[in-house]
Order: sequence, then C-alpha cells, then structure tokens
Amino acid sequence: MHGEVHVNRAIQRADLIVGIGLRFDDRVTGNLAAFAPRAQIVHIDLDRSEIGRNVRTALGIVGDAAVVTRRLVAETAARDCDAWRAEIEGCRRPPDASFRGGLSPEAILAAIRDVTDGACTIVTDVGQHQMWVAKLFPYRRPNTHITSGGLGTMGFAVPAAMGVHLARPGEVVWAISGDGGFQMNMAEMATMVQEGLTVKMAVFNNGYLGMVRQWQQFFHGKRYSSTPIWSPDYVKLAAAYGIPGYRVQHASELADAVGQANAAPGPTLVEFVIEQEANVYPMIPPGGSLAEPIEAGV
Ligand SMILES: Cc1ncc(C[n+]2csc(CCOP(=O)(O)OP(=O)(O)O)c2C)c(N)n1
Repeated sequence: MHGEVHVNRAIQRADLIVGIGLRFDDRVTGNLAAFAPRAQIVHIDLDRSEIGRNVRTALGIVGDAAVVTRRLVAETAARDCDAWRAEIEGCRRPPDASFRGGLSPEAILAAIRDVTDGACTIVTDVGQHQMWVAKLFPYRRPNTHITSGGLGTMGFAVPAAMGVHLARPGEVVWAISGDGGFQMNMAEMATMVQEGLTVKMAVFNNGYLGMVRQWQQFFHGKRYSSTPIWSPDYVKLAAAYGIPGYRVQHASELADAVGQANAAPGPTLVEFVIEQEANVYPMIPPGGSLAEPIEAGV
C-alpha cells in the first residue's frame, strides 16, 4: 500500500519472486490480476494452507524459513545481477519532500536517531506514523523494528514496548503511536510505573485517525467521517502517572525535548503536535495495480 516505487516496479518486472513467510495479502499485492505479471512465484511458509491461497505459486515449500533459506542458498549458484540491480536503481525516486521541514516525521525521527545514536528498539503502533518509521528510521541492527505488521493491531506499541524492555533490559525502547492507537492502551502507563518498566513514549498527534483520514481524503471526497479525534492533554496525563511529559510543537523544540525524554530515568512521554493532514506517499489505491502509485505532488 505504501511500498517504495522502485520496489513495486521491481516486483512488476521480476521473472522470479521468492516469498518467505508472507501471505501475499491485499496491502502487498494490490490488484491480484495485475500483480507481478511476469513472475513465477516460489512461496516458502511454515503454514501449508498459505501456499497458493492468494497468488498462483510455481513452487510451494513448507518449512522453517531459516532452514529452507540456508538450503536454497547452498543449492543456488551465484549469478551476475548487475544489470537487474541497475534497472531497479533507475526506478528509484528522490525522497518525498513532503516529509521535510518543520515538525515533519523525518525531523522527529532524526531527533530520536540523534539522541539514541540509532541504538534503540522502536516499537510502532498502526497507522501513518508506522509507515513513516518504517520508511525513515535508519535501522542498523536486526530485530530493532517491532511492529504488528499485517495484523494491524492499534494499541500494540505501548504494551509491546513494555515486553521489549523486559526481554532486553538495558536497551533503550521507544514506543511510537498515533493519538488514536495511544488512547487505546494508555492505561498501561500504570503497569509501567508499578513494575518499574522504562519505555520512552512518542505520540504523533495529528488530531485524526490519520491513515483512515488519508483514505477519506483521496478516495471519498474528503468526507472525514469519524476520523477527527479528541485527545486529552498528554503532558498532564503523563504527570498524573508521575511520568515526565514534553510537548513539541515546533522543530526548534525537538532536540531538547527528545534529548531530555531519552535521558531521564524511567518512562517518559513526548507529544509531537504534527501537521494535521500530512500524508504517506507513495500510495497504491485499494484494488489498484502496483504499477500505478499515487505520488507526492502529483
Ligand atoms: C484496533 C483497530 N481498530 C481500527 C483499525 C483500523 N485502522 C488502521 S490505521 C487507523 C488509524 C490510526 O490512527 P492513529 O492511531 O491516530 O495513527 P495515525 O494514522 O494518525 O498515525 C485505523 C482506525 C485497526 N488497525 N486496529
């Protein structure tokens, strides 16, 4: 749905796709009839019932991804792929400028990267902020991007981040949520305090259920039905739990607030008051082909 243009183009042009542990759901394929028209598909999954369920597969392999991949690599001779790589690079777009400037998602994530030196685990909720994190945070270590993926579980970030803290004591853990998803599980702040769990909470407050609002803007004539949402004062809310809170409304406040929130002992919360109608690009319309993305400024 929000995949990079060059990646989707590569899928559309590929003659072989090896899918490992994915279910080819509609957010990945777009219109199935137009998906990867040239490709033979090899589907590797632990669950036999996934194979051939959504896309026609040339070869299904049921098994543990690590075991199967190791065996596949051992069996497959190296090939020169320079021309193919160059073709994919040729489709790459410059970064979306609408992420830039002011209190943009890019600026917020750069501030978190700067204060943590990129050495943190980020747990996201579900929505636009989740897409921005996936696209813009410069992950350097495996398994440091925790998200509910295809399950799309709003409310996931805060409790999941508490779990990450328990599993990786000593790791800095940021839970990044939208104002919608945060309000679904914010009561867990009590557990955090009671159990002494250190999670840095970031709330991207755009005053909307942003990802759904974007659909309403693009495909339903801007009829914002049930997507504008009210929020409490998050800084006061955090204070009620004894948690230091910071509100960031301007880019100039970013470094200080994020730095203090990261450095203070125990849980902290930063509310980022972002542009209300910011969008995630590119976007494949529901039922559309991967070959026809909506791009920023088009
Ligand atoms: C429990 C649940 N309810 C509804 C949805 C459908 N849904 C997906 S994204 C989204 C909006 C999320 O809004 P918000 O948490 O404010 O994040 P934003 O998109 O603004 O970053 C909704 C309602 C869902 N994924 N999970």
